[in-house]
Amino acid sequence: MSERYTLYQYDSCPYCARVRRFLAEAGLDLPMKDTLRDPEARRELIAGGGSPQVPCLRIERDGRVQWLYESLDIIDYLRGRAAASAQS
Ligand SMILES: N[C@@H](CCC(=O)N[C@@H](CS)C(=O)NCC(=O)O)C(=O)O
Repeated sequence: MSERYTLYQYDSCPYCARVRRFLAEAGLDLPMKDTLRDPEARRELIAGGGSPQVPCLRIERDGRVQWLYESLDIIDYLRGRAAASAQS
């Protein structure tokens, strides 16, 4: 995948666990930031994405940054990107 990702999340969040479970099953290893333990990560999330809600996937492509909220949307997005990169 020609994009860089960071997953903002925390351990006790069930929606974050859903995304982490998908990542493990798909064999995807993404950098993660814990917004409960790391106040700077929480500030980044609010400043960039506009909300402290987790999980949120930060997507960086060609110098542009997108913040994707909602666990099921994150999973759908990553599944689509993984499939696309497997075909190329
Ligand atoms: N529908 C969302 C729900 C996400 C959600 O409710 N996350 C909670 C943590 S479990 C949250 O971020 N609450 C606000 C906060 O912690 O500041 C999803 O599926 O991602």
